[in-house]
Amino acid sequence: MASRLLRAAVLGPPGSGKGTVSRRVALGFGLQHLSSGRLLRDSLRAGSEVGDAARQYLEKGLLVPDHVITRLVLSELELRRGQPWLLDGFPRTIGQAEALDKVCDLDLVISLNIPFETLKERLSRRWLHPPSGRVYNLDFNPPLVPGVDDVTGEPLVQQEDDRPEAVAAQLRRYKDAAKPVIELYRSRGVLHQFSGTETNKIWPYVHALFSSKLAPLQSKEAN
Ligand code: G5P
Ligand code: MG
Repeated sequence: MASRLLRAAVLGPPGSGKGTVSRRVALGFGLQHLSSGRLLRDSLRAGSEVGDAARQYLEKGLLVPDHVITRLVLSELELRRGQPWLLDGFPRTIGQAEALDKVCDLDLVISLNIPFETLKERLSRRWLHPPSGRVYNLDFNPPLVPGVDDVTGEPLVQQEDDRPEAVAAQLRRYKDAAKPVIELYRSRGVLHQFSGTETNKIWPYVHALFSSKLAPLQSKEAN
């Protein structure tokens, strides 16, 4: 069971906990964690061609065009041939799902359903360390010292996208784009939806699901 080459994806709106859940799965089951947002931010910092193409969309909190993100994610997957991985935030449109289909099938797709009010509140309590992409939440994972990054001691900032009006617009865009993606994976029998207001309450169910496919590396309490 442990050697199974699992290909999984975590879908969900901005702030739904994709990153938090993906990190725990990666740590608990030894999967490579590939966050599309993280890959884009790394490309932006590196000043690569993809980073330049994505900049204007990232700055406005809009979805990056399919051909840009698809090229980036698929080239990372090519580097991880033969390894089990977990995609965080990709595919987010039906075009992306179709592009992924051409290189592999997903075995497991997690979709996180979090109430809008919870997302709004969560994101308004979120602070970011822009150079590293480290994210804090004042309730869930606060920085050790208020207002500064734990590792570098540099200042944290709040993003424009995390204002309530911006969150509402992002959520609408997410739902429109994600609906056909969710339907596709449901029709294939690989979709698992989790609803709730707290990641820590959803996590045991996600852990149990992955445990049914892979041997855990460590106990869930360790995460
Ligand atoms: P990202 O980087 O994929 P988003 O906006 O989709 O960004 P984000 O913000 O990374 O999603 P998340 O990963 O779903 O959120 O959630 P998270 O970071 O784990 O949790 C959110 C916050 O809540 C954190 O502060 C966390 O600590 C806290 N939290 C978690 N659980 C709980 C809880 O139970 N309680 C509380 N109180 N707090 C909690 O994408 C960025 C941009 O890249 C582009 C787009 O422009 C996008 O806007 N992009 C793409 N464009 C096109 N196609 C794609 N596939 C793209 N992927 C990215
Ligand atoms: Mg994330």
